[in-house]
Amino acid sequence: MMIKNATKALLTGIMVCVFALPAFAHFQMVYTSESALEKGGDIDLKLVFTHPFEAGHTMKMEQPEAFYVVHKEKKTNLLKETKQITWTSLTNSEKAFERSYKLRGMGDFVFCLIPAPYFEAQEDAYIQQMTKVVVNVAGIPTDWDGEMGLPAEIVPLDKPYALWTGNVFRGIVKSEGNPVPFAEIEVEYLNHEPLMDKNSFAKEAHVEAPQDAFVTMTIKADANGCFTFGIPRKGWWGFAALGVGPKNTHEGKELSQDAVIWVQARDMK
Ligand SMILES: [Cu+2]
Repeated sequence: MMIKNATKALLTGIMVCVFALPAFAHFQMVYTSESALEKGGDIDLKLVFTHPFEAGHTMKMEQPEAFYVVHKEKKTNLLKETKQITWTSLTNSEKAFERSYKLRGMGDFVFCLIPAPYFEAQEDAYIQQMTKVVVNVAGIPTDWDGEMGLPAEIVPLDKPYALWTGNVFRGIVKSEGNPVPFAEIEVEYLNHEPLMDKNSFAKEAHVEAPQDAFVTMTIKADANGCFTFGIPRKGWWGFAALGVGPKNTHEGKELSQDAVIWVQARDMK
């Protein structure tokens, strides 16, 4: 990775931010168990910054910069009642957040999180993952394909809550509303069930990766910033477009503003 990036920098003659990538990718989660509901009511959301395939090291979250939901183009701030929790991964426990929210009416509810930049000492750089998850009530589409005004954002081309196993999920990677050609996107499967009442991951994994390239899969967007991913298994899948946001420094260090979206697939049965 380092060699590839260095070569690229030489070839283009442009100084790019070169990060030494950790073994497995960080993923900001905004997790709820069910994305396609028959009717409204209370749902629980957990905000956890972790490594979802391995349920490995969970990173400390600071007070988020913004957390809101968009429903029928109306934005509601969720920060005020967002509470701090401790989330336990398979290897550690760290600060995370939770919120319950009452879904009123039918349609899409797009939850958007702008976390505080996280300092990754191994990379001597900050990471900030703008994260979206869409919950739908009663199958009425309202907001799922809209732009939510995040500086770095994945805009879905397929409903993130209406995917069968084997469907593709497509999205456009955007930076301040503009497509990002050839963006690099990391894809991970949520391989350990989040235990909502225990604020931890289940020990059992759903699947085993034959090799590291299957833990964090890396794909690329095309010239128009669009990507396609075939979903091989039911459950939650996270997509993180790396370093696509407009800001690249924070407190004198490098900053990677990433765009994250989570989608949920279901088996046909
Ligand atoms: Cu990490």
